[in-house]
Amino acid sequence: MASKTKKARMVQSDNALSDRQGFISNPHFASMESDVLYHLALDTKNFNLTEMFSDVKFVCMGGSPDRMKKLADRLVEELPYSMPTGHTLCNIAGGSDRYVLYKVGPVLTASHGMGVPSLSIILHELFKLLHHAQCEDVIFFRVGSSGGIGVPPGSVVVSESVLDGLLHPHMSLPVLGEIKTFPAYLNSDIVKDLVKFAHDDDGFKTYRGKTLCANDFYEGQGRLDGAFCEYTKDDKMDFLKRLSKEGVLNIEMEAICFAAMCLRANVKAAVVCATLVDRLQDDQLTPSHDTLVKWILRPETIVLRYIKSKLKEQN
Ligand code: R2B
Ligand code: URA
Repeated sequence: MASKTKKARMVQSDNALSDRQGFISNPHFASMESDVLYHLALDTKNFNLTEMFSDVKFVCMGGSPDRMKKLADRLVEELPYSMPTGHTLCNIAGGSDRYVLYKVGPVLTASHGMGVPSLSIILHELFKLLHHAQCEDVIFFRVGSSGGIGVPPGSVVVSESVLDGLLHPHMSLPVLGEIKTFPAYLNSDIVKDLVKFAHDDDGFKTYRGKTLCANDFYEGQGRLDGAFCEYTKDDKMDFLKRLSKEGVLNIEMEAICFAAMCLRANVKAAVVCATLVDRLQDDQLTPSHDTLVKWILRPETIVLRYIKSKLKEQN
């Protein structure tokens, strides 16, 4: 371990940032002397990222900063990594007010905000962070919320595959004035493993299925209750039934980018979401705040069981 840290320090103090395999693929790093992770308020000049992060094995991401802080608290409670007396969790990205980042042993929790642009910024910076830190074999999870299609509200969906709003299995991104597409496959082994960690007595069902990633909460998800709407209820139902026929079990707003960028980074990834409404029945999220909070924690329960079992295997 000591020699790994020493080697890592040497790599960090090289003049140019090397283009090692994994997490990043960018020839321009070879001519950069240092790197700024602006939205995480970290950089390679003032921080020894290897010393801070080289042991990271899991990254859990969700939209809300507060939920990611609470997940970090839950990790402190449930993982066998006790905090030294007098220590407390700190938001490592506290110098920026865009995202939060917490570390509990080998697990990072990070918020990603809502929608693909917000997620893509933090994924770029997390992959650069893990690269600079010389991490290996890291698994990424998105633990989020979604609208279900034909599953009881409060269920959990583990995404087997993801589609964009045009039902394409890839992410499209305008780059230098042209649309670039990036495949968005998810690792099927992790899906199988995660589903095994659902228990009969959980009090909710865990499904595996397709996830549609929309670019919007209202019109992009076929809702009738946005500020604007130019389609009929029949149009909406036809679309949702078409999705259902194709095996889509839920709709959210980040999965296509999460899957595509993790694939580009050569990182195994899983998307696990609670469904807060059955879109075949309703558009609005009417359950009480307490009920929604209880449901939103369910994906974390499944992912935590997975992480705990992997850590047990490693020890
Ligand atoms: C699920 O919930 C958010 C919208 O309310 C969005 O981030 C998503 O994917
Ligand atoms: N998040 C979404 O993106 N859609 C829903 O219906 C619920 C949560």
